[in-house]
Amino acid sequence: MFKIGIFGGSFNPPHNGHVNIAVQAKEQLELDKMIIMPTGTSPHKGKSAMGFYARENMCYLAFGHLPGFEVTDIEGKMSGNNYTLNTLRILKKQYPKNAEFFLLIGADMLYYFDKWYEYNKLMAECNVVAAARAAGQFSDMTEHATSIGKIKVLNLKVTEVSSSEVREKIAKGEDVSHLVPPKVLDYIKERKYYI
Ligand code: DND
Repeated sequence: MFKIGIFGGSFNPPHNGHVNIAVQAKEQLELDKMIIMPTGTSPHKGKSAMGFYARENMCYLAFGHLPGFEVTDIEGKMSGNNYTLNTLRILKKQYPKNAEFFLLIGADMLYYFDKWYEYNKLMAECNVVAAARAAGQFSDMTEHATSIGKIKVLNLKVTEVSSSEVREKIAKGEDVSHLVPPKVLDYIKERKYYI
């Protein structure tokens, strides 16, 4: 059976935390493909100050070279809020009926998951899998996941970094080369983003 991961985000910018959980999840779940899905208009953040095209390009630079990874512009082309359930349903039509889908989310999204649009349907129509963002979150996340429903918490190596931390450090002129893939950092520097 074809197993497909979906990893959505603002990716403003994509960082090593995103890359590390996506790579580990693909391996642990034995996915044939991992789809990286930058948001057009995020349901919880609205339109990003950084345009879709720049975030999509940074996703290519962060993930494009990884085997089995693909970046989709599907949400960049959609109008209105990009509810994940709606996008999942469109993506599913592009694959064989028996393909199995896995939606990857981080801890903050797990704790917010019951506010997502039709989250019960989302859990019914794909496998939702969650990854910790900080050390020591695993058992509380597992408890929370059980209270929501059918969500599996993956036991992955944690990388403590966030996009806002990266943006703030760049604005302060601090080094972020340990937090962001080198090609993404070059792209950011060339365009003087986040300063
Ligand atoms: P963010 O803008 O929070 O992502 O968006 C997450 C995704 O959830 C997007 O695809 C949204 O469209 C979708 N969403 C959100 C709310 C409601 C609905 C859908 C709905 O349908 O109603 P970021 O760029 O900030 O991060 C991307 C992902 O990576 C997130 O899941 C985040 O938790 C995770 N993450 C990490 N995971 C592990 N270690 C780290 C991480 N940093 C971010 N260091």
